[in-house]
This record gives sequence, structure tokens and C-alpha cells, in this order.
Amino acid sequence: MDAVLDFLLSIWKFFADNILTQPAYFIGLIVVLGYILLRRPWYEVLSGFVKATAGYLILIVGAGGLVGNFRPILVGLRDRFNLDAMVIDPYFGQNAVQAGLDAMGTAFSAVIVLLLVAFIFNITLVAFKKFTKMRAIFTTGHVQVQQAATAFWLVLFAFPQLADSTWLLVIMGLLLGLYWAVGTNLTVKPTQDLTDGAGFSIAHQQMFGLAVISKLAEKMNSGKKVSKKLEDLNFPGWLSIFNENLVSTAILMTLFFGTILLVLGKDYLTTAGFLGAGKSFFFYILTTSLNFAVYLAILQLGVRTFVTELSASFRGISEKLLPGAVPGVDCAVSYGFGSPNAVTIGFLFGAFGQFLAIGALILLKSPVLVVAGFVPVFFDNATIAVFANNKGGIRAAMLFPFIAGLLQVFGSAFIASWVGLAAYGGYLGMLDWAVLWPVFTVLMKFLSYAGVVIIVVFLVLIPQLQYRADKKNYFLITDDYEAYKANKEKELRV
Ligand code: ASC
Repeated sequence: MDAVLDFLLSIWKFFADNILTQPAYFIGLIVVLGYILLRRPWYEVLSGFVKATAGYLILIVGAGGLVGNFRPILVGLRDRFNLDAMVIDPYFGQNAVQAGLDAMGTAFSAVIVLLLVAFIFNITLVAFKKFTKMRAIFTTGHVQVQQAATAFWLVLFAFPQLADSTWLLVIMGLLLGLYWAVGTNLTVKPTQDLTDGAGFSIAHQQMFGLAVISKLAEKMNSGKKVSKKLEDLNFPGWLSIFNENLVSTAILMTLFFGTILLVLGKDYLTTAGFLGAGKSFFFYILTTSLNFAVYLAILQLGVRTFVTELSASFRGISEKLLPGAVPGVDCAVSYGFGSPNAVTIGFLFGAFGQFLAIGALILLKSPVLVVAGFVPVFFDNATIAVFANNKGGIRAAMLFPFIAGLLQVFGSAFIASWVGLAAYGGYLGMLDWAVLWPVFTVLMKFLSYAGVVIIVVFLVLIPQLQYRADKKNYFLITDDYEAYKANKEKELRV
């Protein structure tokens, strides 16, 4: 018996390590499965797998290059000024939980078990979508690890008396699985609108944020003053160089990172190993800043490579296996749609909001200081700008990332110091985890089980209300986007 169990466990571990938590292969597997269900010939299955997985790996090169190059620069500010501060960044957050669990003697594998429970729950909720009205599955594995770790810590903080009990796992799995299913379902409509029906939604760390912001941006634009979208801007004269995304990104990032690198100073950068001894400081700044535009271009190439395969193959799954389901994917996939300049604008305004909030923490002598992490500053706010711009135009693309920047810092400072993660150096920091989950945690800590009930009811109700608001089109938007659009146009005409 034990031998069988061990064998099954080792298969599970292999699957979790190599596929479930590796989005490139997970997406590849989905494409293979989808094409097989559509009975495509083997060579199309193979080419679909290669394009999906290689495309995703290209995206990872782009995203990884951005993170690898620019995170150390931001974290450098902490070292340069000897700040005792925590970094808001998903990877620092995950490490902090790991260190905290280590200190308590809890193995991190418990987090992966939670991930599996919540993931199966997400799929089950979608399988019963007739009742649950939930249409999307969270496939972004590396983000699921970070969220499972953080949710684990927050729920454990609220229910310390349940440590090591199965009940704790049940509560955690329930909340996290619902959050995944409801959150990624919330992004279905804004994402279909953005991509003109590409057939996916966003499964990331600002899903509730995107849904709320899309709604607000739409409202902002419904009055008399309709704001232009970024892609409609046409700069005249010498400014026309900004019409080209690569050029505008490169120039704006040279100003932004150039300033930060000058603040860090040549001496610090040399001692810290960023700048080789005897190398030109000027060209170092220039290359570093240009690399931002380079990695962004790589990332967008990756998106273009795999998105078509994913959309086409998922039809197999949504026709045969999980009727009407859509895959929730990484937020960076949205950078292949809408205005490419929104990405840069979101980053800059988000950074402005974060820096302002950090300044406020310093002035107010906050007991916990925050260092801006690259992942929230960039990936959260760029995504927010892409969606805000699509619904509300330029003003929305500047305003919402700025507000998000403030919330990321203030929300994270509050929750991380309260639950004790700040002491371990980091917190996840992305918008939903700086706003929504802190609210959940407050409810659980002060209302105990009643708090859990409130959260569950809240989450379960959201898709029901979405469905009720537009019964005719709710499932159509994923089942047949063209028919959905035709319906909407008809509505407009009446
Ligand atoms: C995250 C995270 C990343 C990035 C990536 C964006 O939250 O952990 O590595 O955002 O998913 O493409």
C-alpha cells in the first residue's frame, strides 16, 4: 500500500514541479489536449505545442529580463541608503512566507498542497458553471505558488488555533479557489473587449482591481468629455518620435532609470557589482535603460507567438471537456493588445504613486518602510493602464495606475506589519493582495468563522450578479464573441 502511495506521490510531485507550476509547459499541455480533442492531425498538435511553449518561454525571457535587470536597481535604493525596509514584490513575499514557516517548523510543501486543493476547487466550480456562473480557470502557476503562500500565512494568522488541522486547509482552499475562480471570471469581459474576443481572461494578482478599474474608467468616459485613447494620439513635429513604442519607451526609461542610477551613484554601483570597474558610467546607464525597451519587445513577441495557439486549441477543451470555459493567463499577455504605450505610461504613473506613498511613510515615521518592488510597479500598473486606457482613454491610463501605486504601498505596509511578514523582509504587494486580501484578513481576524462566511457569500454572489445583469450575453461573450458583439450593437441602435 505504502509503495503505491509513494509512487502516486512521486508522480504528483513530478507533475507539480515540472508542469503545474511552470506556465510554459502547462499552457503547452493545454494546447496539446485542446488540439487532440479537436482531432487535429499529430503534426498540428506538435507545432501547436512548440509554438505555445516556446512562445511562453520567450515571454518569460522578456519578463525575466525586465525583472532581473530592474529589480536590483530598485532594491539598490534600500542598500544605498541603509534602509531597514521590506520589499513589496511577489518573490520577496514568497521568500518571506517560506522563512516564516521555517521558523515555525511548518514545511513549505503544505503550501503546494493548498495550491492543488484550490486549483481542483477552481476547476470544479467551472465544471458546475450552470450554477456557479464561473467561466474561467487560473493557469498562471508561478503566481499560484506566490498566492498560495501568502493566503496560507494570512489565514493561519487569523486562525492560529487551527494550525496543522484539516479545517485550516479547508478554509484556505475554499477562499483561494473561490478567489481564483471569481477573480479570473471577473476579467472575462474586459479582456474580451480588449482583445476583440481572443478567448482568454487574466489570471494574475490584480483581477478584482482590473474589474473595478475597467468599470470606473468606463464611467469616467461616459460624460461629455470623452478622453482619447493612447493609440489615437498622434504627436506632431519632433514629438512624432513618441508615436513609436520602442522609441518612447526607450526615451522615457532613460530619463527614469537614468535618474535612479545617478542617485545610486557610480561608486555604489561599482561596489555592488552592477558596473564593471573602469567601465563607462554613461554607456552603462544608456544600455541599461535601452534594455527596458528590448525586453518589452521580446515579451510582446512571446505573446504573439503563443496566443493564437492557445485561443484556437482551447476551443477543444471548452467544447468537449469543460463547456464554455476560458483559460485565465498571465497579465503580460495583455501587453500584446491595445496600446503598447499604455504599458510605459502605467509603469511611470504607478511608480510615481508608489514613490509618493513611500515618501509619506518616511515623513509619517511609519514603523515599517517599504521599498518599491519592480513586479508590482511594472506588471500591476502596466496592466491596469492597458485596461484603463481601453475603457477610459488617456486620463484613465494615468489616474488608475497612480492610485494603484499608492494602494500597493499603503496596503502592503499595513498588512505586512500586522501579520508579521514585514519582519521577514517582504510582501506580495500586488493590488488585490494589498487591498482585497487585507480586508479579508481583517474580517477573519475579528469575526472569525462569521468572517469566512461573509467572504464566501461575497465571492459566490459576484458572478451571480454579473449573470443577472446581462443573462442573454453572459455566456455568449465566451461561446461566440461575434454573436455577442452583434447583440451589443443591436442594443446600441435601439
Ligand atoms: C508576477 C510574477 C511574475 C510576473 C509575471 C508577469 O506577479 O510573479 O513573475 O508578475 O507573471 O509576466
